[in-house]
Amino acid sequence: MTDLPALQSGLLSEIAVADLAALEAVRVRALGKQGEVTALLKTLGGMSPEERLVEGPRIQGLREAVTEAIATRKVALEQAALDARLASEKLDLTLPAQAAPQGSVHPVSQVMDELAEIFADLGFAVATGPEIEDDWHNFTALNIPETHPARAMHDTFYFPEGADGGQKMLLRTHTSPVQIRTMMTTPPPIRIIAPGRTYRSDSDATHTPMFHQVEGLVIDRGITLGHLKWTLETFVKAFFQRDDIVLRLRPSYFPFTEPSAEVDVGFTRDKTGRRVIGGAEPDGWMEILGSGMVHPKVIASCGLDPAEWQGFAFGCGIDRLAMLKYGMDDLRAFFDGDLRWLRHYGFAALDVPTLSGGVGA
Ligand code: 2NM
Repeated sequence: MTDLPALQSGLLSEIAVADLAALEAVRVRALGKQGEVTALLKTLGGMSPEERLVEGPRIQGLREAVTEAIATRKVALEQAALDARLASEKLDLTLPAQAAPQGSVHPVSQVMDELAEIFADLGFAVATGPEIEDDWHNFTALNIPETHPARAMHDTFYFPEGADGGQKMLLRTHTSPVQIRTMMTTPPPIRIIAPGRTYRSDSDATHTPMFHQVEGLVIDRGITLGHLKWTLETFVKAFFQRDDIVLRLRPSYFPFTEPSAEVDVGFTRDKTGRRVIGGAEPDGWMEILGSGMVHPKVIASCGLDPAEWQGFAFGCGIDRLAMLKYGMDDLRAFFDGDLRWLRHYGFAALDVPTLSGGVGA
C-alpha cells in the first residue's frame, strides 16, 4: 500500500518551490501516462468494490490536490515572469531621442518647399494632379495636336493601349495638365504653381527619366508680359536670395504660349572660377525657365473665353534649380538614394524655409 498522505505532501512541497521547467517535470512524473498518481488510479480496476469505495476517493483526492497545486503554482510563476519583464522592459516615452537624427530632407523637397513659400507670398496656391495622365490633358488641350513634333520631342512613356478602348494613357511629360485641370474646374482669377514629378524617356548626366518640374499659371483680366517679367524677377531674387539678379528674356516657341520666351539668368564667377548666379554685370547667361502668354487656344480648350481672360505661364526644372542653388554637379546622384550624398546635401527636418527666416539660407 502506498502512503498517500506522504506522497501528496512530498509532491506538494516539490511543487511549492518548482520553477516552470521543474513544475512540468513534476506534472509528468505524477500525472503523466507513466506517472505515479496515474499508476495508482490504474490499481482501482483490480480492487474489490468495497476497497474501491474507500481508495477511489482518496486517490482521486490526491490527483485533484496535485493538479490544482500545479495549476496554482504555474499561474504564480507566469505572473512573476511577466512582472519581471514589465519591470526590466520599462520604456520612458518622455525621454529625449537617444540617437542623433539619421534622416534628412532631400534637396528636391527642400526646393519645392522654398518655391511654395516664395509663391505663397505672391498669392499663389499649390496645385497638384495625377502623374498618370490622358493624351488630351497632357497634349491636346495644350495646343499640341496628334501630328505635332512636340509629341515626339517629349519622349513620352505611353501605357499599353487600354482595354477600356478609351484615351491613350501616359506618364505626364510636364505638370501643365495640372494647369489645364485647374482652369477647367476653378473660375478665374487663378494664381497657382504646380510642382511635381514628370517623366520623359531620356537618360544621361543632365537628364533622368523622372525629374521634377514646377510650372506657374496666372489667369485674370488684362494680364501682360510685364506681369510675367516682374513675377519671374521677384521669384528668382527670392530664390537665390540676392537683389542683383539680371534676367534676359529671349523669344522662343512653345505650342501653349504666344508669345513665348526663354528666360536666362546672369551669372558671375567667384575667385575659383565657379559660376555664381547673380551680379549686376553678368559674365554669361544660364537658361533657367520657359515662359509665355497662355495661347488663346489653350484658354478656349478649358472652356474660358480668351477675349475676357488672359494669362501667363512658366515652367522650370526643380532638380536643375536645386543644383544651381546648392552646387551639385551630377543630376543622377539625386536619385541614387546614397546616404552619404544625402548627409552632405540634405537638410535638417526642422530647417523649414520661410521668407522671414531665409528660404533655405
Ligand atoms: C513652360 C513654358 C511655357 C505652361 C503653359 C501652361 C498652360 F497650361 F497654362 F498652358 N502651363 N505651363 C508653360 C509655358 C510651361 O515650361 C517650360
